[in-house]
Amino acid sequence: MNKKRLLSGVQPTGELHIGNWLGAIRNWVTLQNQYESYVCVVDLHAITVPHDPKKLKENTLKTAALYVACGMDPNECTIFIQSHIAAHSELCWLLNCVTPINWMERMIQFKEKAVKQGNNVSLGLLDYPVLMAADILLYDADVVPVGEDQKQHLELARNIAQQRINSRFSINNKSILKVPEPLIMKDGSKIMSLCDGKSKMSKSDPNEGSRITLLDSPDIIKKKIKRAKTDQYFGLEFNNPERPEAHNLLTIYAMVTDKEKENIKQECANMGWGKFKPLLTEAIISALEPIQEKYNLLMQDKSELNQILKNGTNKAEQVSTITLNRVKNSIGLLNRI
Ligand code: AQP
Repeated sequence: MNKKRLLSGVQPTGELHIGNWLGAIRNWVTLQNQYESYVCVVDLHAITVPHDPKKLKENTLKTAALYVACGMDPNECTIFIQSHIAAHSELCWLLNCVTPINWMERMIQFKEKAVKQGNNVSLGLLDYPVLMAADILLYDADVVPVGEDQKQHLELARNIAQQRINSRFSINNKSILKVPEPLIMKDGSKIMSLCDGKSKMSKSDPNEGSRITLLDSPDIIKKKIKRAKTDQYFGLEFNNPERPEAHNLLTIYAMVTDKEKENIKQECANMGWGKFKPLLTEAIISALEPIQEKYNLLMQDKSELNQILKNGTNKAEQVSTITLNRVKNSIGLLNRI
C-alpha cells in the first residue's frame, strides 16, 4: 500500500534552536518511516521579512544540513530548498488570483508580524499563507504536522484547494488538488524563551540569550542556562501559571532526556534552581552532541549534502510539475507546445 504523504519545512531566518528541533524536526524524524515525507528549507518565506542576503544563503545550507544531522534520512525522505523548485512561486501566483484578500487579512500571524515591521510591511508577508498553501498542495500532501500557530494557515490551504480550485474548476467531480489534513502532534510542546516563559523561543528574537541553538557550544549552553530566567520558589513544578519558566525548563529537560513528565515531576519536586540548572545544561549538551558531530561532518566536505539536495530537487521537481500542470490546465492556461 502506498504511504500517505507529508510535507513540512522551516524558514532559514536564523540559526535553528531547540524549539524548532523539539517542536518540529524531531517529530518529522519519527514520522519519516510512516509517511512519504517531503521536507524543505522554506527560503522564499524567509524573504517576507527584512533579511541579510549573505546570512540567508548560509542559514539555508545550515538548515538543510541540520535536517540530516537531526536524523532525516535522505533514503527515506525528500530534502530540498524551496526556491530551487520554481513551481512554488508559480502555483502561489495561480492561487493568489483565486484567493480573496479578506481571507488574508484575517491571518493572525500576519497581524502579529506586521506590527513588528511598522510601515515596512511587504506584500509578500501578507501573501505568506498562500505561498505556504502552494508548498503543501504541490506535493498532494495528505498531512501537514502543525502546531497551534500554523492551524489557521493550514485551514486556509484547505479552503483554497476545496472552495477556490476544486469546486470551481473540477470536471466530473474529479479533484484537482488534494485537501490536506492537519497532523496534530501528541507532544506538540511549545518551547518558550529562556528570558520570558510566556513568549515563544524564536530564531529572530534579537536577544540571543533567549534561545539555545542546535550549534551552540557546551560553554555557550552553560552560560545561557545560567542566565535563564527563574523565580523565587523552591522545588520545580509543571503547569503552575505563576511559574511559566519552571514549566518551560522542565519541559525542555523532559524532552531532551526522553523521560516521562511524571518521573521528572518527582525527580525535581524538591530541587532548587541551583541544582536543576547544571542537570539541564548537561542534558542539553549531551542531546545536541550527536547532532553537532554529524553536522560538522556534513559541512567539512559538502559533497554528501550537495548530492542529497540534488536528489531531493529532482524528486520534488518531478512531483510538483505534475500538480502544477494539472492546475494550469484546469484553470484554462493553454498547454505549452
Ligand atoms: N518555540 C518553539 N517551540 C516549538 N516549536 C517551534 N517551532 C518554532 N518555534 C518553536 C516550530 O518550528 C517549525 C518551523 O518554524 P518556522 O521557521 O517556519 O517559523 P516559526 O514558527 O516562526 O519559527 P521561529 O523559530 O519562531 O522563527 P522566526 O523567529 O523567524 O519567526 C514550525 O513547525 C514551528 O511550529
